Amino acid sequence: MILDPAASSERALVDVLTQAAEHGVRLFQYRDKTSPMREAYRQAAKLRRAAADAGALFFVNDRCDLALAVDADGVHLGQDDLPLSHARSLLGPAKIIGVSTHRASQVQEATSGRADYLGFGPIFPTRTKPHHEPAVGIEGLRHIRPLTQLPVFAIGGITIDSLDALIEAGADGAAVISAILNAPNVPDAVRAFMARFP
Ligand code: 3NM
Repeated sequence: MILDPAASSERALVDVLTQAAEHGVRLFQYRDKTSPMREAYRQAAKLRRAAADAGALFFVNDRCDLALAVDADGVHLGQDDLPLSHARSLLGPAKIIGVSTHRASQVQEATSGRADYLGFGPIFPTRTKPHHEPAVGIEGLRHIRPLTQLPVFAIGGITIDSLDALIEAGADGAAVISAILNAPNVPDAVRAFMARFP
């Protein structure tokens, strides 16, 4: 699950994290494209503690400095962030580094650069990420699946209704913002998602 204050309606991210972890989410990413760094640091530190208390992994999106500052479990890099090799030098061998990919060449590059996992998308058009890359569809996921042995998390417009097809096309997991953050009931939404993963 990706926690993004810009996508959240009224809910405090730390409360969402705690509820979602309690019902099965194992991995959280803090994604904040707009807050000043001091504010992002305070929020990330709070989320980091809550994730550790819940026994879940905690990653920071984009920023290696913030990931280090809060001793996150890892960082998630977009195609415009620090190159993977630089992020690895900064974070050391023990941290987990994920990379967002949108096409086959990026999947191959992140795999040969030794990312730990990949995001791939957007599978569907999504309003959560304005100006996103073209949607790749479930067929796009099926096409890149043989190119990497890394875990692949499908992302972009994912709802409970698309999960079975994504898993069948080879997704190891799903990265979700709005379908959980803005669900009428977070525990119900998380339980429905987790029920699809054995
Ligand atoms: N990255 P929702 S799509 C943050 O394709 C993000 O890399 C994407 O939000 C990518 O689950 C996306 O609300 C938005 O669609 C995901």
